Amino acid sequence: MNLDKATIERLAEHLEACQLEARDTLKITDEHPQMDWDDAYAIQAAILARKLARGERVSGLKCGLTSHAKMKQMGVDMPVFGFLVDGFNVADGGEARMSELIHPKVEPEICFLLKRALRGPGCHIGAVLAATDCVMPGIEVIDSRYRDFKFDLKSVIADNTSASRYVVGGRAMRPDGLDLRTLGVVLEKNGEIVALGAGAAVLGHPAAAVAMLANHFGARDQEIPAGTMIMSGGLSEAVSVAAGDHFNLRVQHLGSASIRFV
Ligand code: 0L1
Ligand code: MG
Repeated sequence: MNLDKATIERLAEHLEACQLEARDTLKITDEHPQMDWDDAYAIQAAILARKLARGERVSGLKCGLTSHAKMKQMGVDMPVFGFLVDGFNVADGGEARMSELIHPKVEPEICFLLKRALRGPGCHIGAVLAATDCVMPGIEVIDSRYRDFKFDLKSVIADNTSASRYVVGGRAMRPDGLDLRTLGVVLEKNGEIVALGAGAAVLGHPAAAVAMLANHFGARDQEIPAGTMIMSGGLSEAVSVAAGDHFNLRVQHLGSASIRFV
């Protein structure tokens, strides 16, 4: 690590304040070009610690930048991982307030709920499916704290991978008998189709993203606990949002989830 504890705490406080006050900032590597990957995840962990200290609870984990469409859109080449807290959750069919967000975008995702803990290294798609209780449609609302979404990967990781709101909905189904690679996904904005895809858009199989997350935890000598909900990453490019927009995500066999921005 290249940053000292005080700098990590200060950057966490700054990025979290931007999130809570819905204001943007320049990417933090501009001022701290020596920041390394461990520093980036340490800043993210310090943001989580701040939220836990205020009584928030972890409600899930997320994989980001897991599709080629997303990587191309953002000009990056590897996935990132972040956390979700209960304050980010929007009920299926519920509303997110634009006044609490900077420049939100929406991503169609497939969510996994684990019935058993997952531990890397060596975690693979089969282990993920065996440990999965059910899968569900999810809409992630990303809201990078960086001005105009201009960032590099380390700055994004520190900013908890742009996590801000999420919806999990539809029909929870056991993964047995479902081929998650060929599940069709349709995202509608105000009744018009804005993104189309299939599960394979995420790293060839959405469970591959969850396996990468378990291996990421394993490298830090941690496991993903049983009961964890994991968003496996956007199946398409992220779609911009304006006040009044309504998004509906349909996933084959899994029903739909929706959110309105007010
Ligand atoms: O969930 C995601 O794929 C977003 C990762 C962070 C990059 C971004 O803000 O687009
Ligand atoms: Mg996402």
